Amino acid sequence: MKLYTYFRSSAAYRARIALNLKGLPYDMESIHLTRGGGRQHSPEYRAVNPQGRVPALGLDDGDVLIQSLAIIEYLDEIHPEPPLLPADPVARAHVRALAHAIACDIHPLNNTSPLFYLKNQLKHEQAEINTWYAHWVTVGFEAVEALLRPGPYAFGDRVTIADVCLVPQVANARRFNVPLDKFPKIVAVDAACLKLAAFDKARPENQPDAE
Ligand SMILES: N[C@@H](CCC(=O)N[C@@H](CS)C(=O)NCC(=O)O)C(=O)O
Repeated sequence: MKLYTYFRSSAAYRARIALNLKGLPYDMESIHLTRGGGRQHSPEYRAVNPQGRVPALGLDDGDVLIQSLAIIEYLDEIHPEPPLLPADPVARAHVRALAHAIACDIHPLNNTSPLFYLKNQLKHEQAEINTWYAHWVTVGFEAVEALLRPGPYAFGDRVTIADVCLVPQVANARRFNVPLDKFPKIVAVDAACLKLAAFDKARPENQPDAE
């Protein structure tokens, strides 16, 4: 398999964690999201992923999967151990809700292209953009903090897709200096996950394309 990735991409970080948790080998191709206007917009990469986003996962038969949560659930289906979703349907729905609260509600507001649009098209100052960023992370994390179950992980004693989404979002928040003091449970889950080799290996700073 080949993962189209970028070290700073939190969506690609999710896919890297899941591949590592499953113990699956994969090649990586770095798609630089900012240099030269962003390689994700090149015709070559649009042929891989017409959305022009990372991650994308090239399968051995030539098919390409996109959208980190679809990729992760695919991996969970073909390599069920260790499971990334609980067996119980209600618990599964709760875990998915936590993952979606991050991947669908927090992350899109703080993604590269909306931030560039605020700056380049709408002409906002960087300080205003940072305020926007911190606002949506903080509001989102208030809900996530309330939704977390007793740990050490987001939903108990097993790692799930909720953790796979939470850790990269925390890394993003730290990168933009969003205060996390109000979120002791989030910080504790992040610390517990990062003790695991699968998470540590997937960190942005541990990627071959890290700058
Ligand atoms: N919902 C998508 C989000 C993918 C996404 O937006 N990735 C970002 C990096 S974290 C990206 O490629 N951004 C490029 C851009 O906005 O131009 C997923 O979960 O895979």
